[in-house]
Amino acid sequence: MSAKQLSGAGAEAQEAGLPAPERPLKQWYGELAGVAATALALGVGELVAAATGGPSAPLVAVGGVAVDAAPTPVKEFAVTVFYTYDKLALQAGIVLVLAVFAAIIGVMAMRRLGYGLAGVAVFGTIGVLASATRSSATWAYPLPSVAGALAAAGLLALLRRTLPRRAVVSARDLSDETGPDGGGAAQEVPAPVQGVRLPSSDTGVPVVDGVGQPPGRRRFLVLAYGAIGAAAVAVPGGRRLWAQRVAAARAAVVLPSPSSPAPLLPAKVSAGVPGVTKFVTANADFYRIDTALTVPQMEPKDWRLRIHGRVKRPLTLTYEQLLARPMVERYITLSCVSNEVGGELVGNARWLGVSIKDLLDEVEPDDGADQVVSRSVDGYTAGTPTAALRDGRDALLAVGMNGEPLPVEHGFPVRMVVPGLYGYVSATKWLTELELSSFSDFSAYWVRRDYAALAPVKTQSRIDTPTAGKRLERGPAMVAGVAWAQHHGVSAVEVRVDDGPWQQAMLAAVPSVDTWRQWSWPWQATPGKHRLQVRAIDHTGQVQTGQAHKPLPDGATGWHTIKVTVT
Ligand SMILES: Nc1nc2c(c(=O)[nH]1)N[C@H]1C(S)=C(S)[C@@H](COP(=O)(O)O)O[C@H]1N2
Ligand SMILES: [Mo]
Repeated sequence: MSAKQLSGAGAEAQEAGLPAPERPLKQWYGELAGVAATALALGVGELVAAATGGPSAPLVAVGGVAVDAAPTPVKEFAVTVFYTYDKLALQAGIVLVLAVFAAIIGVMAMRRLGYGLAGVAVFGTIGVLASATRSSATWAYPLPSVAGALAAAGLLALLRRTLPRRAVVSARDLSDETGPDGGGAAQEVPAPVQGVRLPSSDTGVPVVDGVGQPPGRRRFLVLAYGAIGAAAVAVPGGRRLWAQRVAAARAAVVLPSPSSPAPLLPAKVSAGVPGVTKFVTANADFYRIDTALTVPQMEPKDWRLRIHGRVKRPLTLTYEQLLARPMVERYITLSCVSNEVGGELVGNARWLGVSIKDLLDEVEPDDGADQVVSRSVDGYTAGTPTAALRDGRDALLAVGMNGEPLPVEHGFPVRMVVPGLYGYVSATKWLTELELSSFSDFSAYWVRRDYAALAPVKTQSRIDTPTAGKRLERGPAMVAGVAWAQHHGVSAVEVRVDDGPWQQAMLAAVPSVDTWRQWSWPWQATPGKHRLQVRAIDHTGQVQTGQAHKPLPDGATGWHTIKVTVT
């Protein structure tokens, strides 16, 4: 590019003593303003949420709405494929989308403050609505969104005020500033103007470096980056503060001893084969599946359970009142409908809780109320057949898991656990509400997303050892794993090699029909590549089906099959 091209029409205009065409403010000022204002809103929102009550922070509330609005395949992918890391991925995605909208709002605000403020108001309203529709919403819930929106509006107005309405700054404007006589000659402008002349990429009008920047630039940048920096501290800081409060409250919980303790574990619950999943899954190893972007953090003192809907005597319980009721302790295996054949979304724990059947008997459900809709503090819903909760199985409002208060990720302070039903229709965490309803009146969260309304756990079995693809030495080897036929119990497990006959495995002991069962089978491994398969038979005589099916809509089926090489 030649020097001639570098100076352009503006320079000629300048030379001719004409005003250079006004160049609008560079767009990135607006983008930065919008991002800074939004960051500030999130930071303020997070701090106000930490001070007034956990799950109402705008990012979480709006994020929750976004998650709820996402199409099933996207969510399925996110929730099940990266089930542990999806939260981070989703939050990053939301922040990215938010940044784009924030930039648009900022650009609008720099053109006309009213437009920008309208954009902020839309965001604020989404935040208020999102938090107010959380099932545990109190008067305090909209506060973080309102405070965040006010802060954003204030910052936008301030940022806009630091900049002139049009940042550039024609040669004529500049020369006008040089003296009251308004001589207008380019040579009279102050020194910085006589810097290098650069073409402006968007308009082709030359910009005078240095003075070509809007005069309030420094203050603008300090404010904008300052707000972003403050938000970068406030968002995690606010969350940590609140989480620490909840962790302290959890540590202070003293679980009552059960009036109906769990059966003593028979010594032989273990098949005694190395490599088999432990009978009791440690809390830290228990799979986690939920739609929550950030783990809902509820203090027991704020917790309430409303039992209402189609009942004769609605009931509200505090945590203290719940703990005062008779406690039942049971080993119950929980599994996720998204568990693939051979998958790991299944675990077994010793739960402590209150009988749901007893509570339902007290509220007296109406005859047609065939569905109990459970709601979590973050708006998740599950629908459980009323009959399943009242048929005498150990359906629990659990407060304890393996001798500890529920871990926060597993539903602290209170969750449901129902033997024999997949988690998505029964195991609501961070529970706040039980509403007696009917299947014809209400479809719960995953049912609206194409999963089945009724979802008993399908009989499954898994080979834990040897692992798939393993190389073994010829001779005796132990094939072993776990099998579950929830609420019916496993009566037999069979193994076959290649297409040989099904052979009886040995079964370990179990405390009840509601847990998985370890099995083992001694194999005389012969050289070559082999295929191992397993299937379980339940106490009703039903043989686990070999028909392969994916998890949607009501649980995967098929025989777990692995290949090994024997040398
Ligand atoms: N509040 C809430 N509870 C929930 C879910 C959820 O998304 N939100 N997911 C359910 C599903 S699909 C399963 S499989 C179990 C998993 O419980 P866990 O994370 O303790 O293993 O929780 C259930 N309870
Ligand atoms: Mo699940």
